[in-house]
Amino acid sequence: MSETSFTPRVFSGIQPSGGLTLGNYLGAIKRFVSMQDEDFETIYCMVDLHAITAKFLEPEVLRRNTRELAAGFIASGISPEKSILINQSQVPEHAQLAWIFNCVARMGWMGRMTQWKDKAGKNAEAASLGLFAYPALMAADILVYHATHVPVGEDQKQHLELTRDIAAKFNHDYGVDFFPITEPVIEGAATRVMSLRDGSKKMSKSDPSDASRINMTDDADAIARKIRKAKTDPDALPSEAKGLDDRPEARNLVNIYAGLSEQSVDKVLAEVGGQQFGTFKPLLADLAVAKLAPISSEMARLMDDPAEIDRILAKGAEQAREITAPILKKTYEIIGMVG
Ligand code: AQP
Repeated sequence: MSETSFTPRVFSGIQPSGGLTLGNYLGAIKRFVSMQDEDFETIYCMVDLHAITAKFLEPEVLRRNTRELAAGFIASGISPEKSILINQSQVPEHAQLAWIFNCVARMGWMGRMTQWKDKAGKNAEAASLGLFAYPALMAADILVYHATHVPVGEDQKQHLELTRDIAAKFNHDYGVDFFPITEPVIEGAATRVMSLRDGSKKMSKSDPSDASRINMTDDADAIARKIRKAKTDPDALPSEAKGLDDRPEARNLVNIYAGLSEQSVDKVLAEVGGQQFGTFKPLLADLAVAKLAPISSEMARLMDDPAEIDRILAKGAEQAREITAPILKKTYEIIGMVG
């Protein structure tokens, strides 16, 4: 099978590990939505198997997070008519292929992953085996669909390189051209949204400080307050992007503005260059509220009917298994598994 014979297919996922952030939205979901209308089949996933790798979640919390994430996808514009929407654990071929990939990936490859090093921290002995194996499961998520393209934020670039390495090693070991070498899609002005409190740290749903992030469920007052209090420096905004060098907090707010308004950073700076943060922050807050408020109210409406969300995910799992079951079966045949 040559690479050109793969159906153009997009897969990506988000962990139901807490509320959705503006980082998830600008780095991933906005692109998920636009790719639905390009020449791809699109599959989007709540990766609940990944969400239990880092810390214990109460079952009720995981259930709520998963439904809230599904509501966030749909409210942001992902249509269950155009895309397959699934919860990872309900499509068992993800975990089955992950086991095969645990036997393809090397310990050394996994140990070099910066997410593993960041999340395990100094106490790797206490981290779960699942956290270490996270990237092999992510490779399985993608390759069990023979996905050709994966839209993600900048932080996932290394995991996608590992996905390519796993596919290439499998193909080489078994002398086949079975798994595609997937292309990452890392595009837009805000592929790495940083914490509002520290411009050197990624905005993250698990950051202990709620002030560090904008949650997709924040109301207008909370959004405005967090932006007003966002860390900045005392200088005015520059008129060109190179003036943001060594100003991580200023760069972050400008990137967020550019991502939300769908303009380039240069275009934004042509408009706002010379402004003090006292002028720029209210503009940014108004823009964020205008873009996010309709999404958060639609999320709340969808969350009032969890049975409908479950129905959409059950239908998605059925559709997904039509793709994943034959790919897993063929994988087993290639490996020599009989039955
Ligand atoms: N700050 C960010 N900027 C740009 N993109 C981001 N993404 C996450 N944070 C940012 C992108 O969102 C997608 C899903 O990420 P995830 O939730 O599965 O895992 P994560 O990257 O580990 O996100 P968090 O918020 O930091 O989750 P926790 O705190 O649970 O670990 C990915 O495409 C990611 O690039």
